[in-house]
Amino acid sequence: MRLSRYFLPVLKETPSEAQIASHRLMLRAGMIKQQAAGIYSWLPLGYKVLKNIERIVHEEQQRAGHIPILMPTLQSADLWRESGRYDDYGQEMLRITDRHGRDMLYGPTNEEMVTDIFRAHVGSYKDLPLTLYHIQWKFRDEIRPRFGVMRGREFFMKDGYTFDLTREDALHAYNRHLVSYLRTYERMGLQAIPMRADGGPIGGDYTHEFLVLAETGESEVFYDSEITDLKFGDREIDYDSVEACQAVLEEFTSRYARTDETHDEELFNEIPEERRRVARGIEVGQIFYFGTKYSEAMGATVQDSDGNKVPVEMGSHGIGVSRLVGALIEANHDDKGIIWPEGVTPFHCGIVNLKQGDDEADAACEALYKALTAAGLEPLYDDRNERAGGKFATMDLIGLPWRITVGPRGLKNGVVELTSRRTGESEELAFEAAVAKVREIYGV
Ligand code: 5CA
Repeated sequence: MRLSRYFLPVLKETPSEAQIASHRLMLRAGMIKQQAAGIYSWLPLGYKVLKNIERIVHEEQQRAGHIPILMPTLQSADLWRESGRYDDYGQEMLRITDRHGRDMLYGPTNEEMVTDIFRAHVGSYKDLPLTLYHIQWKFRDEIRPRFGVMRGREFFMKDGYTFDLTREDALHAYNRHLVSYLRTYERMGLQAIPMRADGGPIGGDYTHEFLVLAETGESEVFYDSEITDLKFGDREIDYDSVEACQAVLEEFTSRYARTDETHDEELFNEIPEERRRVARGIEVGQIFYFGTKYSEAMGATVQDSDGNKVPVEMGSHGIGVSRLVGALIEANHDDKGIIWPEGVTPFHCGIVNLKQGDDEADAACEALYKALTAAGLEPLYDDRNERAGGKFATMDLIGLPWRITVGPRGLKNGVVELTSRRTGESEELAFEAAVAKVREIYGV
């Protein structure tokens, strides 16, 4: 993309309404525009990051054997009356009446709808296990939407639903989700720690939240510092293996890590004092096992091998896709702007032309742009006729992990400059070497 033709409405001033870094930077970098309290338009740069996160979530879900579907945002109130949650959900539910006077709602989650799909089409244990998921907009009329996309009213969520014959199988599905979430967050360059939590309006007494440690997080968390040393890494996991998934769950949940909802001071005090941590975290996902809560209420049964009809065992598993954009920035920024991890960056690298209009510099930038594009990468070429300082400031603000700077002086010596946004370190490289290095970084 050439910046002169792109839509990147960066702001010079720091917006006064934004209280935390990620919200400020998303507004300043022209990623989002607020349309109403807690409701945002995603402008091109923000939309690209959102889509990158969505893509990683899809890939990792499907790697774990989960099946994508798409359910609507609007739901019939009758389904929620069956589960009893139409009344229970309270004021967070946006209720709508259509022209025929029928009660509808904008879905805050989809347990009822997916249970309805299940009961309409599945009747035998032979069709299990089954996991259906979708990535769809949700609406929760939060009393205090704040921190930009972090606590929105409309937000983008991956929600997956597991169906199994037995409690044992349902717990394997739970463990499988825990493993696949660890992998998903790490691919984005994030450490998200599973912590024992509370079921809230979804229900169930077995649930973990995934938290990214950050001072601006809304949750208070208590944990054993050893847990931050755990890495999932690039291990290959057989998601069908009950033992393998159970082993990962045990590895990642055996140390104390809880949100304030389930915190137990006595257990916490059993950790050696120097390892006790009280901190704040951003909840980027949550997994729930709730058994037959919805299937019993809604008559979603399967026939077991003896021919008995039993309510299907269920769990639901969410990832805050739009919240992750904010969480990633909270975890990756400095005073100049955002620093995207390579896994989610909106463009792979920036090209800054120090002297637009200089034949040689223009030609070198064009050639770089072509070479990187031909390799399957997406560079952002700042081809505007602006001062170098302004171009650098924009690149630093929008946070592309790598920048190639091209100027007449370097070209005389046959070199361009490759700079890491994270370390600030630069190296002078011949044109071909710079292209090769960026390709190597992204593995293309
Ligand atoms: N049905 C279950 C799991 S599929 C569910 O709704 N879980 S949840 O309530 O925990 O939401 C899943 C994730 O969505 C949360 O972990 C959080 O990351 C994100 N989320 C929840 N509320 C908001 C909000 N108001 N704004 C942005 N993200 C949110």
